[in-house]
Amino acid sequence: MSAREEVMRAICREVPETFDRAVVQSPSHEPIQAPVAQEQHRAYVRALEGLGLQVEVLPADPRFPDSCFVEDCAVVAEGVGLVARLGADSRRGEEPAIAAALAPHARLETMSAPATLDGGDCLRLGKRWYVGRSQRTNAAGVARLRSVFAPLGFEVIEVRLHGVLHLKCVCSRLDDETMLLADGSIPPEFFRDVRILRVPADEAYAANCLSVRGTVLMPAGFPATRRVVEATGFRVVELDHSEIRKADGAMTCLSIVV
Ligand code: CIR
Repeated sequence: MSAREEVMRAICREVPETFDRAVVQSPSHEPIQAPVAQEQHRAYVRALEGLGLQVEVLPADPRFPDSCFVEDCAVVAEGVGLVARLGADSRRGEEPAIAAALAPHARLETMSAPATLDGGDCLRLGKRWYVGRSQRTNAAGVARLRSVFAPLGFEVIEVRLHGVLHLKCVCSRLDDETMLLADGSIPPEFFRDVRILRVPADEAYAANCLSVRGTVLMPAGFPATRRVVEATGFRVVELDHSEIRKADGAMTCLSIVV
């Protein structure tokens, strides 16, 4: 086992009882059931533990209905963590608890107004960060990401987004050479030197998966995407994310893997 594998950790945060008031782009007809989301979140944590990760689960903070979506609060690579300034006003204030949890594991950098950035806009493939310019991540946020990670040898590539919450709503990393990408979202040629597994448009939600050591956590109910992922040699674990999805959450957004 490599040194990196030995220390793999994930930071998660419990789903608050106020989760039914999470920010949503287009409200579902069915109301969000916080207790069901809490159970789905517990299953997610168990799945991460089952993959050998040490998971630190922070207590829920009911002041912030979206605070289980820890991915948005920081981006971490090679021992450096950039604590975000979240793009949604109602979410600002979630960051300090995540920064405190990351502090023992990473050298932390911060960003200040007017910069905004959500970690859901940041896709890392090896020494590249693809970063979505979205409703949540602005030019100053992208510039701050570049100023922190370019000195470490990272290339930071901006992706203009329209009609999608975060970059990682339509794509995610399986390994440093392989990614999932939803058909009809970003032209595949935008991503250089990477194997792209196409996700059919009618399964676009499954473009966001979390890959850990050859196993891919994916939402249940997307058989075409599952076939593509398995055919590429990854093991798949399906999780029911129905309530998480109602709040615009997906697989990566519930953890920060350090
Ligand atoms: C929000 O609108 O901010 C939350 N309701 C969903 C955030 C999902 N985060 C992510 O995919 N990284």
